[in-house]
Parts: sequence; C-alpha cells; structure tokens
Amino acid sequence: MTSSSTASTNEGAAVREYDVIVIGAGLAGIGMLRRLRDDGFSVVVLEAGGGVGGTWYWNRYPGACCDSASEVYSYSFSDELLQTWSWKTRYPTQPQVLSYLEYVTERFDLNRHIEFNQRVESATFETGDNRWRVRTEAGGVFAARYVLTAVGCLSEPLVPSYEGLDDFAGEVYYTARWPHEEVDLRGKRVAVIGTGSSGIQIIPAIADDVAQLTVFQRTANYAIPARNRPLTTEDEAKIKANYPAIREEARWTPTGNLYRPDEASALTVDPDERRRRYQRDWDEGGFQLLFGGYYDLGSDEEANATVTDFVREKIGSVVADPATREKLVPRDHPIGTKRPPLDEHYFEVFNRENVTLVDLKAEPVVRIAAHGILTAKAEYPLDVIIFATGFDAVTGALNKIDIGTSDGRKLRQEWADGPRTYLGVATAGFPNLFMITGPQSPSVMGTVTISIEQHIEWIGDLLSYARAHDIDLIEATAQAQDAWVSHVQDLIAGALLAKYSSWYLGSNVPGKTRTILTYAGGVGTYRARADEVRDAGYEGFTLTPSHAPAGAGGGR
Ligand code: NA7
Repeated sequence: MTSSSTASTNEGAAVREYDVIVIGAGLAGIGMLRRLRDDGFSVVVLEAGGGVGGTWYWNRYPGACCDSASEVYSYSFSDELLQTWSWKTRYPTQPQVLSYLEYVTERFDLNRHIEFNQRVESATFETGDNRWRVRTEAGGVFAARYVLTAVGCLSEPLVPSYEGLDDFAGEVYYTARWPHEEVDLRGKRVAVIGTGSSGIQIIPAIADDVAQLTVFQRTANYAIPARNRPLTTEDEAKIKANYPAIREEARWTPTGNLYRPDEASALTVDPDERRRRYQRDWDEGGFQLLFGGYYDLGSDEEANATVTDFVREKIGSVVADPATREKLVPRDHPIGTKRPPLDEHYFEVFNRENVTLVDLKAEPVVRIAAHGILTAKAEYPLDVIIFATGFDAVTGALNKIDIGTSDGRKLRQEWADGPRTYLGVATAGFPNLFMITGPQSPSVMGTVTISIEQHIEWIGDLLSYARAHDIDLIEATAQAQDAWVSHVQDLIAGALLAKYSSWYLGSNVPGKTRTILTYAGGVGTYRARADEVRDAGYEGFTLTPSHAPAGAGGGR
C-alpha cells in the first residue's frame, strides 16, 4: 500500500487513489502525514487554506498567542527537531507557531503530499468497494481506504447574525479569518465584539494604535496573566536537556501539561496560606492557578469560590472607573466554567482614555448601520468592526462536511442530538473513518498538541496493524460507542462546568444540542484507556479481514 494512482468517475472527473486521505494541514494533519508517509502508506492531505498551519494559519490577528508553554506545544517525534528548533518566548506567539509548522513541513519534505485550496465538501463511504470517496469544492475527487479528519476543534467560526451587517460602510474583520496583508487600524474607530481568548488577546494588542476602541462585551470574563517573556539561553538549554522527561510527564497529567493538581482541598487549608498560594501562582502566570491548584476547584462550588473571589478582586484592583469595573468583574459564572483566557494587561486597557466598554446585556445590539453599531441605548460610530465571537467548537468543522455512506447514512443526522463516538476517534456506521481529536476525546480540554500526538500514534498503530493482519474494514461497535458516550457524560455529572454555559457544551451556538463535547477524565487517563483498547487487539472495534464472506466481522 504505497502507491497512489488515478482512475475516473462516471462524470469523467479524474479520481486520485490513495491509501489514506487526511483532511486538514494543521498540527494534526501534518503530524499524521509524517507518521503515515514514514510507515509507507500513500497519503494525500486536503487543506482548505493556501498554506499549512490550521488554527495558526487563519487566526493571525494582532496579539494571537498560544496559551501552552513551548516545551509542550510542538512535535516530539524527532529529537533532532526538538533540539534544533528554538522558541523565542515562554508561550509561542502565532508567527512563531506558523513558522515552526512551515519549517517542519519543509524539513520533513511533506509539502509534496499536501493539496492546498481544496476545501472538502463531502466524504462518502462506498459500501460496495469499501473505499471512501472525497470531493472538494474545487472539483477534486479523491478515493482512499481510510479518511482521517484533522479539521481542528476550534476552526469553524461563529458569526452573529446582526441585522444590517451588509450595510456597514467600514471594514469588517474576523479574528478567526484575519487577512494575510497588513491591516492598518491606526487612527480608526474600532469595535471588538467578543471577550473570549481571541478578544482578550487582540484588544490590548491594538489599543495603542487605534483612535477609539469600543469593546462590546456579552459576558464578563476572567483572565489570568500569561506573563509571557523571552526564553533566555539558560531557559532553552534547560528545556532541551529535559525534553524526554518533560514530554513523558505531560502525556500522563490531567491537562496534558506540567500542571499537577494538589492533593489538598481548597477548603482544608488555612485561608492566609491559601491566599499566599494563589498570589504565588498569579505572579507565576499561566494556568498554574487553576490546574496546578487545589484538586476541588473544578468540582466544588465553595472551593471554587475561593479562587473565583481572588481573581475578581484582582480584576477589580486594576480597573479605575467604578462603573467600568462593575461591568468587567464576572458575577454570573465561576472561574473555569468557560475556558479561561490568559491575558497580557487586558484589564488595564480599560483605564485608557480611548477605550470604552459596552455591556451588551444592558444594551443589546439592535442593528448595524452604515456608520456604526446601534444598541438599545446609543449609536457607536465606527470605521472598523472586528468579530471575535468564537467557534462552533469540536463538531462544527466535522458537521460542515457532508460525511455519509453510499447506503444513505449521514453523520450530521446521526449527531443531530450531539456527537456519538467511541474513544472520540471513530463512530459506529462509518468504517475506516478516524478523527484526530474528535468529539468526546480530551482534545481542547488540555494541551492539544499532546492529545494530537497521542491520536496520531494510536491511529498510526491501528492502520499498520490492519495492514499487517490483512484487515479491510475497521468499525467501532454500537455497544462500545454507547458505553463511551455514557462514560463521557458521567464524567462531568458532578463538575461545575456542567451547570454553566460554554463552548465545551455547545451552548454558545444557537440551536446546538447542549452536551459535553470533550472527554473530561484527563489526558493521562484517556491515554491509558486507549492503550488498553489497543493492547486488547482493538477491543470495541469490528475488524473485518479482506475477502471475508459478507457480514463476517472478525471482532476482537
Ligand atoms: P470564545 O471563547 O467562544 O469567545 C467568544 C466571545 O464572543 C465570548 O465573549 C462570547 O460571549 C462572545 N459572543 C459570541 N456570540 C456573540 C454575540 N452574538 N454577540 C456578542 N458577543 C458574542 O471564542 P475565542 O475565539 O475567544 O476563543 C476560542 C478558544 O480559542 C479559546 O477558548 C481558546 O481555547 C483558544 P459569551 O461568553 O458567549 O456570552
């Protein structure tokens, strides 16, 4: 299974044949390609964009930065790569990650296997010949035994349907689709709508340049200081000397990072000691405060209140104007029930003369007019509107593709009440389809690179196993899937997250079924379970050998 070939469809279009089609050339797609190419499979990667990078290709807005430290936000498959690449900052900025991915693609000679500007519109499993047929908007037709999705969990942008947007005479930008050419905001009246991670990153990055910045906030958000800083030569040397240990540790922690929750409860420690601990973690920056803190911050309301109150106090201490402060301090949800952003002097921005905060709960948008945004209380004159309104997370990009089988099954229909997967990597009824960081896997509930690599290795092992054992079809059983879906839902039954709204539950998308989209049992625990499934000969999957009589599955 190493060669690709070309046939033609009934409509006459050339069909290009491969062993594997990978959809998406972000971190997951590039890594999967490298693994399968080295394992001797013929692979094509179909990428909607004009270059590699995925998230880091599209989200190139000012201030875009990774919230994971560089030592865990990279590939670990090559020691040479780990040792030769130098990260400049503790948290890699968007230009660094994009350059890194371009470098990896070049260095490992992967570009020749990637087709750019090929947005996949459909993928159909032809039950007669057990092959997937994939069509792109550009008219390409590709066929393969396997389809692997690497479409990203935060890649399908969500844009509010405000009346009048088409009438707006100024410029409109989306953080998730930021232009490649320089955007000149100098001297302009600019609106940013949305105060999640993207809004909280772009707002301080542009506040200096613009004449007037109006921030439209629907929900006040917490943010923890990132305290990003250049990596010194000593920092770099220390990381490079310890890479194997760092990466091995990250693979087994709950968050796929180096944070380890404390064994103590926030409620059993002395309040002064607890405060000192929070202050130390706050000064350190990053997610240590939440994920390296007391174990019950995410499960117990009272324990969580200790850290929520601490952060509220911090926000309050920065913002000078009492009315603005009141709007900025979150009161309607505890910290951690939405994905908490890291920030660089976000709250300080609101002390500037040229920045105004609009509370959309008090004055909702009525419509967008030719020269500004009209709310229930006022009209805000604008030259530029920037949407930082988030994503149809985890399932959005998958459901955008018309995934089905030639006998009429449709993934979108089967997932109408929420995704159903086995291990977040496969779904019953759709053989030989595997999802890298698919729904109900840890994915964006931890350091995504660690979870991506785990799926790459696991899927790579599976495809090699199938080749070695002459297996034609691999399909999750309905029973294994039902058990996994229940398990994933049970895991958040007692969690605070389940009581509030966030994209983890799909509740940011109007009409989307509210259900947990990620596996909350921890990155390390998930890895152990996936290893067990593999070691038991892919328990929960039906493996059908080539030339088996119809209906004879070699379930293992
Ligand atoms: P997020 O975190 O989903 O944030 C989106 C923001 O946009 C959030 O403040 C939303 O308010 C706001 N929003 C969404 N729809 C609207 C409408 N219709 N009107 C006004 N405001 C709206 O997306 P990000 O891109 O910032 O970050 C996504 C992830 O990327 C992040 O979690 C990291 O993992 C990296 P809401 O809170 O829903 O009321």
